[in-house]
Amino acid sequence: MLRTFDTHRIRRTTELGGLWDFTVLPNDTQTESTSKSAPGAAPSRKVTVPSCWQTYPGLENYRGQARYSTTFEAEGNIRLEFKGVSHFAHVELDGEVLGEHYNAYTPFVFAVPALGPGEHRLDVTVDNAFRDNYALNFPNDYMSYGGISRPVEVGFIPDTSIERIHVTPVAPAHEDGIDSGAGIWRARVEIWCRTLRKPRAGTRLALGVELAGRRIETDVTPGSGEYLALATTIDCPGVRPWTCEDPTLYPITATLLANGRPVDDLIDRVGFRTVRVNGEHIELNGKPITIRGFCRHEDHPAFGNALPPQAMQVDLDLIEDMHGNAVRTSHYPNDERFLDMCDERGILVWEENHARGMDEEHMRNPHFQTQAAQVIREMIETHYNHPSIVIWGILNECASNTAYGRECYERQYALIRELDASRPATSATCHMRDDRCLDLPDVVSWNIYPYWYEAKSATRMIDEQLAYTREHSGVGKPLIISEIGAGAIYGFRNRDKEIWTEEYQAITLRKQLTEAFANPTVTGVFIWQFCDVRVDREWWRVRAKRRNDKGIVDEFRRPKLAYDAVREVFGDIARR
Ligand code: ADA
Repeated sequence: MLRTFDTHRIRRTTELGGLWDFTVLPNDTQTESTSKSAPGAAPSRKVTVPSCWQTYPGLENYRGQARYSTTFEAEGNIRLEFKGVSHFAHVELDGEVLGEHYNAYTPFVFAVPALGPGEHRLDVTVDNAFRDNYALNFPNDYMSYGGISRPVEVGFIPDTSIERIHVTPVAPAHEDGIDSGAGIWRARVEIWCRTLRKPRAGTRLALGVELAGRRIETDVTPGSGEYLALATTIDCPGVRPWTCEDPTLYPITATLLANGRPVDDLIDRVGFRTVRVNGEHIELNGKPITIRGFCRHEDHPAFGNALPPQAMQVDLDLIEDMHGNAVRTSHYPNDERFLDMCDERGILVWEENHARGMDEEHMRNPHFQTQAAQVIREMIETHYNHPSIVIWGILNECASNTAYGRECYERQYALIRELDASRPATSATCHMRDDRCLDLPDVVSWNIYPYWYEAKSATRMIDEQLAYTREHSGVGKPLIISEIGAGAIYGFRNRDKEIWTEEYQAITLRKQLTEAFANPTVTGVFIWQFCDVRVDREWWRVRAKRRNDKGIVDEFRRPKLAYDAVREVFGDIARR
């Protein structure tokens, strides 16, 4: 399943899961192993998709190219959707190139007209090497896995099909001037279609939309390629708003009719809620929120970055058990099933584009601007409807301290606002004394490590950051502590509570969180980080066992002593 619910009743789809053929391509490989030995020409083997090859015996450290192949039965038009290939994909169907996609964490689609009947062969060449033309991937403090790490689906589509629905809830008493003042919730609905072949003369195409007990139907004029086919507003009297405590979701069904006969459909879900910045607060449905959050990487020793839904549920169970109410998808867009689960549970999400720790040199890579813009576009286009996403994040700890860096931030903020004006945007900064971009975000976010990287209290660091923010045009905006935390090696305990022990981490987290929440200006905190994660080999000097071990649970999700400290502080804040 690509989502946690059925997205079609009319369109037939098949997930291309199960066993695929997998072959390492021997040319041009890099390796993560210290011996520098490449695996060589390995024979083909069967692997499950989705997965990542670091979980296949012998390839735990492989960095390079490999091919995944499968076959499927089809006839007519198809729509192939890849939810995530880590990190570059070259796709061929029956030996013909369909196209290429770079970036591990966003989906991509190929629509192919008029396939002949019978079995078809799909070959995907995947590359996870670090190369100059992959601007966002370089040795980093998380693992750049390789593989088809998210699900693949083939859909059987008519000549005109529904591609995407966007729904923007409009609150009854919204002051922004975008509602009608009707005293009820309304939904602005936009539907994109795709036409592979113009319909025969005389064919009447229409779109039907059902939402919250309402149904509308409108004729549509077929365009070519992908196009906005319908933009309308639907009154939704009597709906329950989506809140953290009561995360009510309503299905929206779009049906395409040809001469009155249903030929295609798409189902998504809507949560009626608004998010906006009001002075120093972020408000959900007009009420200020307090974030008790965790930064989370998609990482697991058994699955790499290809976590199955059961493992995602376990992570969310633990987060909820610690009284957490928010997740920051550091540092890339997440598997959409995880976002579905957040929608269902009322967990707030800061979803982030893919960019961590890029200095000006990284950002001057000639591919950076286009590749970063593409991630933002794909992230917002595909995840627009998730009510759980309350903030878009960009450019974690990048060059917000230089003039050129600022230009990049400006561009990305402009793009976000063009694609989605309904949510605030932010970027997590660590440039404590020289950030030049604090006027750009809607929310100012600081990554701070008191009692860890800095021998200072959280109280002092937050005061200093607030003073800096006020002097540098971030004044009057909400403030999030987007990272705070300390490392601990699971199982390392001693009576002296030394650095790296679980005791030290637990004591530190308690102090950090208590001090941060004591400051009334702080809108919330994201702990760095939920679980211990694997990092790229090049980080071995500062990461024992090649792990970033600031997790509150270890890589197997075993709670460290800090778990109960966080649980108590978050619990107190939740009851406040
Ligand atoms: C940074 C960064 C994280 C992680 C963290 C750490 O703030 O944003 O990705 O590297 O530091 O553990 O030091």
